[in-house]
Amino acid sequence: MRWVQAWRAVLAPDDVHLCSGSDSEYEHLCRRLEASGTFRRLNRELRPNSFAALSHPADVARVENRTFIASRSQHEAGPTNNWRDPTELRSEMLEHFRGAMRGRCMYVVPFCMGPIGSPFSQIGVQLTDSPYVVVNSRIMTRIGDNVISELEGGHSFVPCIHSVGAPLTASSEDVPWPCNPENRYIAHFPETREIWAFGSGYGGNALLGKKCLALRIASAIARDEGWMAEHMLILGVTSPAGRKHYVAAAFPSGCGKTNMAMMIPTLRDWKVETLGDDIAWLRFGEDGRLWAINPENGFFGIAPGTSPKTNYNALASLGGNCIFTNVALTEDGDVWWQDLTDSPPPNLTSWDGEPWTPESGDPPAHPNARFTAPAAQCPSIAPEWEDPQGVPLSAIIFGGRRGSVGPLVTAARSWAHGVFMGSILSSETTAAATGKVGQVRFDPFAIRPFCGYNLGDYMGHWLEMGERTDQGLLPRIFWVNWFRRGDDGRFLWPGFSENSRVLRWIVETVEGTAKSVETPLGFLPAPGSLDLSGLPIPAADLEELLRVNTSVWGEELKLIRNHYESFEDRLPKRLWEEVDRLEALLQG
Ligand code: TSX
Ligand code: MN
Repeated sequence: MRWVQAWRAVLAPDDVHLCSGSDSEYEHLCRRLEASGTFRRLNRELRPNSFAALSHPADVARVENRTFIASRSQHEAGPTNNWRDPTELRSEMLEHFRGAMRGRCMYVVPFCMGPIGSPFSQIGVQLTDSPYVVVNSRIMTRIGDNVISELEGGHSFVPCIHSVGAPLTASSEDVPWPCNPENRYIAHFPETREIWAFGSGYGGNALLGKKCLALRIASAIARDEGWMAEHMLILGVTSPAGRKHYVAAAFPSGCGKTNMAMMIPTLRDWKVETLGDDIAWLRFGEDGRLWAINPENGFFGIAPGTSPKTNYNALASLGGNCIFTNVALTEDGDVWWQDLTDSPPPNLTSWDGEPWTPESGDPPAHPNARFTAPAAQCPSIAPEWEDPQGVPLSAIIFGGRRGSVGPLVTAARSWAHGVFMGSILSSETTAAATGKVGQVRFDPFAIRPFCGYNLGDYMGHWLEMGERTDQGLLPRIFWVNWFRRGDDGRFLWPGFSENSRVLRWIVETVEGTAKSVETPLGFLPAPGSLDLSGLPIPAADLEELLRVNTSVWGEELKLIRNHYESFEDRLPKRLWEEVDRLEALLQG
């Protein structure tokens, strides 16, 4: 490809390798990563074909302040994105890219987001000097000769340029985790559908098919083509009568999307199956219903907190063929992280490579430590998860983490009311590292860090999508909150597997059999309509979970108006009407 040759001239790698996605190529790269000290092979009996990587301490997470949307005008990027002028950013980054791969191999990675052959899939080609990125992408996306043949047939692709920004000279020795933390850029050019990333080898900064392509660039393509790219899990729920419904759910990062996607219901004879844990692409089918595909091929999940109690199916997906990043290592060559077991095993090696003891202070696994696992290994994976047509949605759920605001579950009155619910999604901060704990951050549709254009326009796109079909064919929209606390600070709802009770009410609402009461916020479960059999929940807790607290909502309305004002004239008028309506209803 001429495009590859042009970049080769800029990046100046010593070698170029076109990736086939084969097993032997994967094994070869893993051995190379072992030799360079990036990978440690885990115990072959305990965790076959699996590896652990420890990153540079300054390259451990997505860098939002170095993530750019380079559209012609700043208004196109909107108030929630870091905007850069595309021409300026290109010339600035080109200076960094020039010679950036010297002493390294440039891998050419053709990948497909979505099932191979699906009319809804998108192809990307990533140039990268990180073999760690290649092997992770091999799990997270579909790499293969069939993608190359599609490209040879003239299929369009999203060009993704990535360098860790650490060229090798004849005298310099390589390090286990090359990166360039002083010069990081995660740049998106939504108008020309390009991604340029420099300086980081970690997660969403480097696996460009995921947040960069499947959300930021895809959201811009979706707006132009009339579909939706969403930060949502997809699950299937089957009732005892055997009726199967598909549900997509948007939660901000760190609210337990992966746990919900893989949950094992406590309600007897109800079944939950997994189709995706992070990203959903939604389109209307010929039948007028909204259909969803998961563009990913694996899970890139947060390890700490994942335990047999919180997510049995995730752990069962990690039996082999996995990559772990920034976890702790056990003395017998296995992995460990906070909460995996009740207490840490002896003689751990911490993610910084040092021996760890309970007196060390910091926990042994980095709080953002990750597992990379093939989706096909998940015991709850739905057999139809790779159906090229996707699955038709019955419901869309929005959820945030709010201690005092928002009932356990609410059904929207209409699509537009549901869009309002999505637009006011918010979460309270939990990690002390990211500002004050308990601070409210609005995260509309849970997509704030991942939208490639103006979020106000994005909300307008949601409203418009609802006009494209019969109202009766649209998925019903719900709003949930697993994180309500009592005055004593305790969680009022047990969450996790018990959320199946809420899923049941949602399914029964879709089917028209659930009893509900109308409130200013929408429809809440009528007394007795939530299946609480076998759940010893105090009546007072339940009442609080399903109460509309008018005084906290007075305060919340102020925050909502403030949040809306930040989008100026791009905030759809229809949504302002919903705020006025809510205020009037609350004053009732
Ligand atoms: O993922 C979560 N879900 C969804 C599960 C299907 N989490 C973890 C969030 C951080 C990733 C939750 N945390 C959930 C939840 O429903 N609920 C809570 C809050 C909570 C935490 C602990 C308990 C109860 C609620 N109970 C005990 O610790 C015994
Ligand atoms: Mn995510």
